[in-house]
Amino acid sequence: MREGVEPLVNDGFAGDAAKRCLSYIQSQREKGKNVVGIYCGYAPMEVIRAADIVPAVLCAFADKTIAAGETVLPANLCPLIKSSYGFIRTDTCPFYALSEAVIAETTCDGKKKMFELISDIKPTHVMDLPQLPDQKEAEDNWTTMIRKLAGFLETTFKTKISDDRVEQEIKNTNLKNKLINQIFDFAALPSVPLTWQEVYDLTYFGQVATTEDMLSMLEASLAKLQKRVADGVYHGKKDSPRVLVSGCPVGGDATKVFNIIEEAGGVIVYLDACTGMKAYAGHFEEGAPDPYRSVSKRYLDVPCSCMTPNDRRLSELDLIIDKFKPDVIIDVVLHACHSYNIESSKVKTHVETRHKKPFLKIETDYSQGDVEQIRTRVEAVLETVSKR
Ligand code: BJ8
Repeated sequence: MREGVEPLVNDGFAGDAAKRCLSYIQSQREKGKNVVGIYCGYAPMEVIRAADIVPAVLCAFADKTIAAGETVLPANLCPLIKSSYGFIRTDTCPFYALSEAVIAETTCDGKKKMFELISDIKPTHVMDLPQLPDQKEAEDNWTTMIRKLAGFLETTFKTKISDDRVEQEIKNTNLKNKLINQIFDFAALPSVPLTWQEVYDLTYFGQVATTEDMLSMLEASLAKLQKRVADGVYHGKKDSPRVLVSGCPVGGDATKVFNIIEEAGGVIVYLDACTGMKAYAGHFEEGAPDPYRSVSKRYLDVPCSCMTPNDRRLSELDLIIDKFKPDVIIDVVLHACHSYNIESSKVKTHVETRHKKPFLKIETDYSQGDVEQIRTRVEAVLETVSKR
């Protein structure tokens, strides 16, 4: 954003989403709230919040802990897993330190096996995630797993989770998602009045903070964006190529890709990953006979590559492309993430044939060694767009 423009969330943590979350979780701990660590977009937040527990995101994006992770894990493993595990092994993750238990899901093999390695450090509850979401048993099975999670939280934290509280949290999440999507909508404007860091600040915080605690932040952000539009304030140039970034979660050292896109003249209009806007898509059915089933249905709709088939990723992309009108789609695949890597060819074909948009796959990790190579490729693809 241009110099002199006040950050969207001007709370002293602008551009440092992790620190904002840490400060929030610490303040909740001081108030006596319990904290659980989570690793995935499938973690049923409404049930965790219905137990009055604060979720802490444990996925890590730092190169500095990879070496420690590799003392036990294979080098040719996804950096997200190695970095997360490296933090735990070196006892340097403040989020893990604050977590009294860990909620995990059977998504990819690497994460699954890492959970085994950490399960003797803190109570670790692994949920068996159905990976064929379209099969009729999936909803029943995932509902059962979510009820089991409620039982685990009740026993571990000596609490009771009523159906009414789960229903209330469903409504709270719907409200949060509605407001945050109104903010995302500003990125669909021809001149984009917010930056990816500002979106990231909100999407990251939204994972840990309750709707109530975020409400004023979201309302103030909406008002600020309306003013920016009225004042003609926007990010980048009027004709900057619009970029949609899809794929694996991206944070910390992996945001090098976002920086390169911007340095090459692009403006990011959509972050289609669990660290971005993906977690806020969809809607929970309110007033359903069984609120756990409503939670189950919504999470099974999350279009992660661990699902097969994962056709929802393509149908969601259609909606996103139609609305946010990107000029180019960049798919970020973390090294050794086989499911996103393989799925990338489907996404490429879909984007190129149906939407006639250029597509670029970037395979990377958290090191800085490939920055110049990525830069060359990003500049080349953005060049084709600006010549059109
Ligand atoms: S819902 S994207 S947060 S699994 S760790 S799958 S990058 S090899 S993070 Fe994920 Fe949940 Fe899906 Fe979202 Fe690949 Fe690495 Fe596995 Fe990863």
